[in-house]
Amino acid sequence: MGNRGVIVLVMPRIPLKPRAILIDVVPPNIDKRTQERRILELESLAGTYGGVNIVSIIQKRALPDYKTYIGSGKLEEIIALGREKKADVLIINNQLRPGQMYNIEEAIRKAKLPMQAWDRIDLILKIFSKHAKTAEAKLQIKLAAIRHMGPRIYGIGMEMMQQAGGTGTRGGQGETNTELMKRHLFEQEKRIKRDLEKQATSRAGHRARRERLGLKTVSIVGYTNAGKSSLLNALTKKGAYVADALFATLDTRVGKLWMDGREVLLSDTIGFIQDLPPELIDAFRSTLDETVDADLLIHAIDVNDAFIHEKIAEVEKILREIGAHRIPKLYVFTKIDLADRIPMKTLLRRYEDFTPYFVSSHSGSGLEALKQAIADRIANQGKS
Ligand SMILES: Nc1nc2c(ncn2[C@@H]2O[C@H](COP(=O)(O)OP(=O)(O)OP(=O)(O)O)[C@@H](O)[C@H]2O)c(=O)[nH]1
Ligand SMILES: [Mg+2]
Repeated sequence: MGNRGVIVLVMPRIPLKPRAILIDVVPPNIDKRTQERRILELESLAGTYGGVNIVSIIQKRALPDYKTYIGSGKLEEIIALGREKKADVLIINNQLRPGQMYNIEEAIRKAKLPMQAWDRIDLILKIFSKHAKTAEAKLQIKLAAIRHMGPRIYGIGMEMMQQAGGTGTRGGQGETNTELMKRHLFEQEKRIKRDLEKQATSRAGHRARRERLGLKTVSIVGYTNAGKSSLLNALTKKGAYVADALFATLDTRVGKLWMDGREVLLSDTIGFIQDLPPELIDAFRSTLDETVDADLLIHAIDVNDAFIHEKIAEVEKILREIGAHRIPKLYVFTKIDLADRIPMKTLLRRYEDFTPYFVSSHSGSGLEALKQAIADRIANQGKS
């Protein structure tokens, strides 16, 4: 069907390194630390996408504006700013309703500004689709994108209907277009789901085989950029992709670890993030299956992170949401080679339930002790 071109038609092209205006709409009573953390994270998300951040705006609002979320005055301001600074994209760090996105895009279009508007989910989806490598990850992203973008595309269909009506072409044509588009997206969604089911079946087969062989699995989880892939590589000599970026890893990588003469499978996972939109967790639930089924979790934490406790809490929250909170867990503080001073005592005390380890994947320090701890944990599980 030829209507796939519609999206391209209405969206200005986005350069490889788009100049971005960032805006975070927060409640007026927000504390300074959270406010700072949110905008920093938005900036690094945009940076991961490849964006050049030209302005970051924090807007305090008790309630989002019904029509445009950010409010019409702010939108006008941003349009003027976008023109002045030659911005390619406006990124809003919140989750907007399709109608709100549509109204913002309309205002930009009417101002004849070649600027796109993305909400937080758009941005995360764009990062995901830039980085996806396996067929499964690509399908997952496509599915999430259809679900997220779909309603906005219907909106564009409505717009076409009005235009078609206005120029005196066949009446009702636009409505048919909208219906066609809806059906097209629905069919596409069905096809993707079918393909994904096939992949899930083959993964379930692998899992069943591992169980038959009595293989134990350990899954590395943690906030994005915590050093999970580096830890997998350092422990297993496997070449997982490492980058100083958010969401460098989207696909589960599995490496083998030999301990006490037995083989243990270690898997890497997608990084967690605050306010990870629920539909994205849903989309990636299958890649997190390994985590949900693991015999042991390693929660990797960057010891140098200024927001260390918040991020630990965020990861724990997501583990609960995916049903992985009852799995035994070790806390592994990473990147100790970068630390001037490690608050070892505080961390040991605060997280004593999770027997903290301190390692550097770069220098190798602490890795042997961690391997031993993993081996001990797994051996003990076998006995119970
Ligand atoms: N100095 C130092 N840097 C590290 C260490 N471990 C990881 N890094 C760096 O931290 C950054 C993130 O590392 P990754 O291993 O990609 O982190 P990740 O948790 O897999 O990140 P995502 O997949 O994006 O969620 C990279 O620039 C790594 O080189 C370490 O022990 N020491
Ligand atoms: Mg990674």
